[in-house]
Amino acid sequence: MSGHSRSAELMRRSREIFPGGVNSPVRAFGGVGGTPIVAERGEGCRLFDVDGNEYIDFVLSWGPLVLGHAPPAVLDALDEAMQRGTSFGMPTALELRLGELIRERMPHMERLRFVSSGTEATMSAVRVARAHTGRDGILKFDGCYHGHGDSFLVKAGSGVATLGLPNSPGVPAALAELTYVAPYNDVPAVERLVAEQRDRIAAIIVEPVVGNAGFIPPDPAFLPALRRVADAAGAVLIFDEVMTGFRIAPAGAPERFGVHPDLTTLGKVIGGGLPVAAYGGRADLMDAVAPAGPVYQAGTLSGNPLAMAAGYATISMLTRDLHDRIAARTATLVQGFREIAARRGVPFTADHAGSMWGFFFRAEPVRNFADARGSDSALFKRFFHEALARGLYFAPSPFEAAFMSAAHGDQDVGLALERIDAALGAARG
Ligand code: KE4
Repeated sequence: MSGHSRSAELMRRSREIFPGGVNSPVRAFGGVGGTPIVAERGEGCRLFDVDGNEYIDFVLSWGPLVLGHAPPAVLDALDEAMQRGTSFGMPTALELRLGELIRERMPHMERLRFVSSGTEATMSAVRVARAHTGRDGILKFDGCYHGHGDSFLVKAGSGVATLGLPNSPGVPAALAELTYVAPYNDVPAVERLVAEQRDRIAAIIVEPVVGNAGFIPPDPAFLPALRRVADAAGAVLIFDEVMTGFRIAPAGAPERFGVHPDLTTLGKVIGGGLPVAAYGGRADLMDAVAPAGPVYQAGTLSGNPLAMAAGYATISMLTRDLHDRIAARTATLVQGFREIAARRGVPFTADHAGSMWGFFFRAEPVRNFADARGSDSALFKRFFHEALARGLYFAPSPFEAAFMSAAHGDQDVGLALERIDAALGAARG
């Protein structure tokens, strides 16, 4: 490590212009303390900061970089697209090509609309559900994060949880009251809430695998129960796959869990690192979206040709075989981490779904956000910094997921486990 003086200097100046010195709160190291490192460049699974320090990257821009940093196929696609212009605000063949590829891989996306962020996707999906049902309420889960749309900033995960902001000021109480919250994996609580609010719930929105309260997989009965409850209540079931899409299974949560949502939101991976997200699903719901129908949603840079080119190159490369290879290496990493923690006598639980994974310093499995909050966050902070000092970059919060990419080879996994072992030894003291 060659110090972090340049990062510190840049962050000092950034704090004079950006709130908290960042353009997204989770980047500010609020969950772990200390000064954020400033990225200089990325190459494969490696990240380099402005002081020349090198890290094996398990954040991968919070999920998008399933092929790793600066993959040649994506750079070539961008080079080619750029020569023809950067934006038109018009239909292009590039958006059609990516849309058709996504629908081919995820047939439940009968119709879809591209937007530029996951927040736009989830806001729009909820608007479609509210229009379809004529109802205003939504049911979300404690610790799940669906972007910063007003209705979602109620007991949200990710940065909201990291910074201990139970709900965000600025959200009208009248709107927040329309967001009902249940514990993740708690079917009786969902049944009680929906019975109480029955005719008021437009949508149930859920992360099919939670990545914003740390990594929390669904109990086998949970997602089927949401399908059943949504059907009985006449509510729209929305799978927020902004993070899980093209990570937990090649065709998404329906393939992994056998449960079909009415609407799905995607993001991150489908842009290959450029701003792309999407919402879609049942044609009868999506055909209500303007200009086909009256539900308005729009975006200047929706379907941006550069973003479409990067997304198409990424999804095209991500064959089922490649997905499975990344998932297998993720399993090796997680199992190795478990063995290190066991050998060192550290209370620890870890799991993965495809190329998305996570861990908690807690002996018992984590089934909901309350369990996640019961993990040893002080040890997590020490481990984060010991790992950073040894060239490992994890999310600067215990309430985030970790990721793997096609660029994390067997040697990188072996080296990462050696560094994890040393970092855990130092963090334990
Ligand atoms: P964006 O608006 O940040 O593109 O997407 C919002 C969103 C929606 N749904 C899920 C399941 C998500 O995970 C996200 C965004 N994830 C966070 C990471 N936990 C983005 C990182 C950040 O906020 O800077």
